[in-house]
Amino acid sequence: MDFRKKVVYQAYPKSFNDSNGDGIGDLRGIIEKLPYLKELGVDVVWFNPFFPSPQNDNGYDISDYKAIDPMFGTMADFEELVAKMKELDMEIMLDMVLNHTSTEHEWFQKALAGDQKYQDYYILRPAQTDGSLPTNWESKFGGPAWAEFGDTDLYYMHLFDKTQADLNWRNTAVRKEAASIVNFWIDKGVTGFRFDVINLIGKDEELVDADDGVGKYLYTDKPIVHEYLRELNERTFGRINSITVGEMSSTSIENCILYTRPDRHELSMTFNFHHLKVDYENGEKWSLTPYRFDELTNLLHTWNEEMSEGNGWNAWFWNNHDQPRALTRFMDDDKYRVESAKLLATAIHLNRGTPFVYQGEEIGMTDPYFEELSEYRDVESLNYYEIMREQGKSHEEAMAIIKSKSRDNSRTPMQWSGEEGAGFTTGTPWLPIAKNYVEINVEKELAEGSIFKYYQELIRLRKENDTIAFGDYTAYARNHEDVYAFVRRHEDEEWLILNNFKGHDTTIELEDKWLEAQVALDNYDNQVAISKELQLRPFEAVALQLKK
Ligand code: TEU
Ligand code: CA
Repeated sequence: MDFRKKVVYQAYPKSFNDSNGDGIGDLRGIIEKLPYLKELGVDVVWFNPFFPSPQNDNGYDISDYKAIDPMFGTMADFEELVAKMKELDMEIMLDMVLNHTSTEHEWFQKALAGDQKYQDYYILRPAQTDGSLPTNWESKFGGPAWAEFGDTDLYYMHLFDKTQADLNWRNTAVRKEAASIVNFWIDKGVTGFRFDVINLIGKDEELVDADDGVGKYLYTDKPIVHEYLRELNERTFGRINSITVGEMSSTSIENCILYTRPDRHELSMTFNFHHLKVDYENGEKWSLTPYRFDELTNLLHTWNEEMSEGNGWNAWFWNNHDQPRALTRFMDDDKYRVESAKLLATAIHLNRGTPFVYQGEEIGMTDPYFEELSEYRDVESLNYYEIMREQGKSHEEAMAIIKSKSRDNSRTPMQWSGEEGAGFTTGTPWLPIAKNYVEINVEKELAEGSIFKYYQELIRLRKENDTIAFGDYTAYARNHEDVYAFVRRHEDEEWLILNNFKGHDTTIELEDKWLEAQVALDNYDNQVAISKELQLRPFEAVALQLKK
């Protein structure tokens, strides 16, 4: 099947399903739920890392790339998972965190012990002559991007937590290790790979202070990344029928066309995050401000039009394990929860690119609305609570921002049923379950809900309709103040997808030809009266199909 027909589901193993009552999701818990994922209709399942890790960054600090962390299960469990997924004609996508390792990885430990070979695996530099750190770069988790390298006079780079040491990809031995890791999992039947912050691996040999005191522009999307990706493609996943996605932090359309254009033999698709920064104040995540709809639609239009023209391929998503839940963030997760959930799904599943469904999205799960700092676990959130307090924000101000932006918002346990533990665990969950699990859970949704069914319909449409899967993209009513609308064209067919992102009625003018169209999908009651001035109800999504 052409990968553009496929839909990917993201399962966060730690919060997906706990089979042994220790409050932590695990591989056997995932195996139990494969029939549920098959029923949804997804083709690929991306699992966040379950490799051995001290869990300082929930598994993105890896201490052994070729094993399973005992808290998630055994290699035998993993092999059973792969076999069971194959039986169900589903592919597994693993998370390759190759920009950095845990400081507990044996490579880093050997480097600390003085082994030069492994010291060259990392980015070590002396302080500057004035005694300042090697560069003035900032870690994405707050504070400087350098930490003391043992009791040497050197420092090691960490763009993320200080327990995550950046690897030196200029070193051919590191690139060989990366290829060996990917091939290890290919040999176990894995055909999908998500590459964590892979556009950050191209650091220069000569590292200098950043004019802006942050440094992103000095290490992001460096041209050499394309060479590294082509080399990795040739050595590993390019040898098989694979599906790959690069997580591209602070990237550009031009680079994402180069990362994904088929003739480049780099990756199948890329994640970018610009559309998920429209509620950042002046680019600052840790702020509170309403999201800017005009900026959102302009980004969605621009990225889709230019990637379509450049023959690149986007991965489209509203949610993942690093983002608050879009249903709460951008929509009305109370009065119009059902319509809003369906609207968000329509806007990406009928779009050009591969849709990702993040666990819980398909049943309309919301943020947990935690009230206490003690309920949070995320290292980034806890670091920034301290930073905001040091900046002079009150506890209440800092908590309001954490509640809005914390990555824990999407990491709460999957809500399977309304019983104690939400059907996720019989023990104490590692992160509190959202209190609304009694009202919002899989059991209730399958029995009487309509969101899951709507997702099934969207996923089916992509498989059955070539315009949705392969069609081009054109913005429609680009500057409408309520509606995000676009046209998909392929051979003799056109679709117009209309999404009223607002909680009030609105109208949109239809070109005459759409008066002859069929209503292919509607997230209300399917009683849509097509007219020149089409009325759209709060959070209403309508898809019109026109065969020439
Ligand atoms: O995320 C990359 C990243 O930059 C995110 O941390 C995101 O930009 C940030 O949280 C938003 O403020 C990847 C993983 O998805 C994330 O879970 C890891 O923490 C990070 O890399 C380090 O591996
Ligand atoms: Ca468990």
